[in-house]
Amino acid sequence: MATVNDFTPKEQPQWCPGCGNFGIMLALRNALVKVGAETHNTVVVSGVGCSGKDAHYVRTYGYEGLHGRALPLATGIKLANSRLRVIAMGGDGDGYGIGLNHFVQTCRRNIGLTYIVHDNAIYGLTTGQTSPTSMKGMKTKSTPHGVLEEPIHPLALAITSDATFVARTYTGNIPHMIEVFTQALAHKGFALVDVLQICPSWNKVNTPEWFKTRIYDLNKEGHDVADKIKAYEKALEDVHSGYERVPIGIFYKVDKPTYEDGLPQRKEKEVFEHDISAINMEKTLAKFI
Ligand SMILES: Cc1ncc(C[n+]2csc(CCOP(=O)(O)OP(=O)(O)O)c2C)c(N)n1
Ligand SMILES: [Mg+2]
Repeated sequence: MATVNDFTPKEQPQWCPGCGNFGIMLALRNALVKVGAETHNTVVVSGVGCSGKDAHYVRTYGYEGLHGRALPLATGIKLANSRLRVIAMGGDGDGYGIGLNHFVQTCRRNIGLTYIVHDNAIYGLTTGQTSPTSMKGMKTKSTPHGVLEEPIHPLALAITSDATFVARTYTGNIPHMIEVFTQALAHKGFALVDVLQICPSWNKVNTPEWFKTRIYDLNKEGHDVADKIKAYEKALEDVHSGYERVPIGIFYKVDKPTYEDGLPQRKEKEVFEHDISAINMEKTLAKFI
């Protein structure tokens, strides 16, 4: 059985001191151990951003893709070989901005992936521009007079897009992160975990002090995770919309068949196991050129 050390590479992460990404990484490695994951059949796929470095900092197979493209890459890997445990990682800009279409499509397909979004409400890597979850009025490098638009509600969007596991956690609470990641990894189907992440360098509004008085665990207040409408209501109590109280925990969970289980191409065997030696690749490619 793999240990936390097995999932820890010798490279030291290159994030700013105090960055929430350190906690996410620690929690992910612990959660992987808790679900009995193994390094040789786990793949971490990331987009681009500070969060995009994750693929390098978990000792599994990894792929750092293009900005906003973690989910289609992860989907391709899962459909080719569904025996792999596939985890997609990315930032709020990556997943809810440039990659938003992929997010909605992946939710409704219910592909067996775990998607961990590092939601620091800012573009971190590019040094502090507004993101889709930045609070209205927030002054950033790209909005010196304040953000004009309403923020995205990622959990509400996931619920209306028929995601089968929707959760939120916070980098200031490592045990909670481990618990939520563990449940997400154990879910058969698409699992979204939005992580409220501290960015000490570029987000000076959503600080640990700011979160401290607002966060509460909705699973300790009798929330029914099977109640979709209630989950939607809770998902609108959004941190970035300025609510006084901000719920974290499992919002919604339902068991449904996955996309890959319905794929006729893999009824008998995994796609990667098919014998393609008889296929004339030149002829096939010529059809597309
Ligand atoms: C197609 C494309 N557009 C823009 C960029 C520049 N870029 C790199 S990271 C980034 C934003 C990252 O923000 P987020 O996804 O929130 O990640 P964070 O750095 O905050 O973890 C942008 C716009 C890029 N690499 N590729
Ligand atoms: Mg970000």
